[in-house]
Amino acid sequence: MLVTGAFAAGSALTAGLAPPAAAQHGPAVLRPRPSTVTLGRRRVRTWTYNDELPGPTISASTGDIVHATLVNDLPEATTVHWHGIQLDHRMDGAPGYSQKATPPGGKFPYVFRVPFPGTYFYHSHVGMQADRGLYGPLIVHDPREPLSYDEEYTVVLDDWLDGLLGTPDEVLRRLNASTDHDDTLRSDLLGGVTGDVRHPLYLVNGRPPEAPATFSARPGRRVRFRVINAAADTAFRVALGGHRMTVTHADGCGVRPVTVDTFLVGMGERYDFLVRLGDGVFPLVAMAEGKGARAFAVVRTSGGRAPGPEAKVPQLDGRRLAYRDLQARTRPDLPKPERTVLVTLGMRPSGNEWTMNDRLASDPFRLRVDRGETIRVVLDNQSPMWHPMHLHGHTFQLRVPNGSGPHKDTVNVKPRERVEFDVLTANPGEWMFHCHNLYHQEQGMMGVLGYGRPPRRRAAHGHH
Ligand SMILES: [Cu+2]
Repeated sequence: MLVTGAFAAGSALTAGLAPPAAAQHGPAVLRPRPSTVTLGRRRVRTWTYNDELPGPTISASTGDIVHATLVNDLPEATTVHWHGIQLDHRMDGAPGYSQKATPPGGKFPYVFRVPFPGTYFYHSHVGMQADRGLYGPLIVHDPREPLSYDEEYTVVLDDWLDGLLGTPDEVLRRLNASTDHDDTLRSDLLGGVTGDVRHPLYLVNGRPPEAPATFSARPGRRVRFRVINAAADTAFRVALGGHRMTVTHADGCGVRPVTVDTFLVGMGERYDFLVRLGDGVFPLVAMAEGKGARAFAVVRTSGGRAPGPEAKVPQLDGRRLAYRDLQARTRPDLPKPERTVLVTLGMRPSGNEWTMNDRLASDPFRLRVDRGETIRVVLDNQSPMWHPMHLHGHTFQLRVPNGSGPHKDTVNVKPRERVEFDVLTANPGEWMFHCHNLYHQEQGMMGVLGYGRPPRRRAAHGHH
């Protein structure tokens, strides 16, 4: 990992206490390849970046240029998508939109500026590849970090089936051959059926509950957790036993701190929270919402026996974060929108084709906009399932009943729900706008936000 700019290993951040993870820059080469991973008692064949699960953490500082060359050791073409980063369109890793997927044996140099601090991740954007092990954290540190904390930890959540229920492609083929949905996967929080697959395992940082990841610190330390949901089909309800959490960021963007017991994180969403750690050994739990299982890790500040994976965590049923609790902190409100576009989310009678304004990805719905305008997007979910809708290359400002809504790039929309956001078209290109349920994405739920001309050939970090 080559990082240019102000940030250097070990450099003290100017405000607050220096996040210790700042010294990690990660690799300059991402090599997706077939690999064997150990998941507790099981060893499975899968695909990973650089033989790591999750892929190696790439970290940089606001304004830096990130260099990461993809070297494709897979038997299939692939890309890397930098989820949540407002980057040059040509670096977006969207096959058929920003680039042709890189063939087996090929290389692709990703070079892009990271304009805003925050918690992001990278993943393959080809087919079901991200439902194997092809994802990793991307952390952009703020050289003027306004929060003060002693430690930080990244928590990557995943649902795992590869090598246990077949490959993700095989599972997709099974779903495509069926018109039914598993009615036993239900959650009131998500308004009905929560997912398409009951996964054999749910992971924190590549580890199952039987062999959990452990986060160690001294008691009384103030810790920032960065939670990333890299799953294909699972929303998680997250809580830390014995603690309340102060949420400070949604999808990388600052929000006014709000203290809750638990939050729900959809696929593609990220939340950061602060806690002052008590003295003991605590369960960090991520309930696979509506699926009757959990991902699990341990937070340890003293000796003593670790809680078991089934430890009771009353916080899971406590005060839960809602979107209406989120107020923008670090970014100004967008200009008033000039017009409104309605996007209806639907399901075809086949039960396995998901639409945006009645269209499938093969002939996608296009939001027709001009460069430099603010538009209001109304997402109206007329389908029987919830969808975490993700827009590439932008953050949008979510409309909440009061005040300034949060800036996000992924938003959950429940059945029969309407969600509104505003987006400023300030980053020209052809941008995917899709459901981050990977099965729904592959079953058609993909539209396009396209405008302007991509920046002319300059340095790859082009626009401003
Ligand atoms: Cu969906």
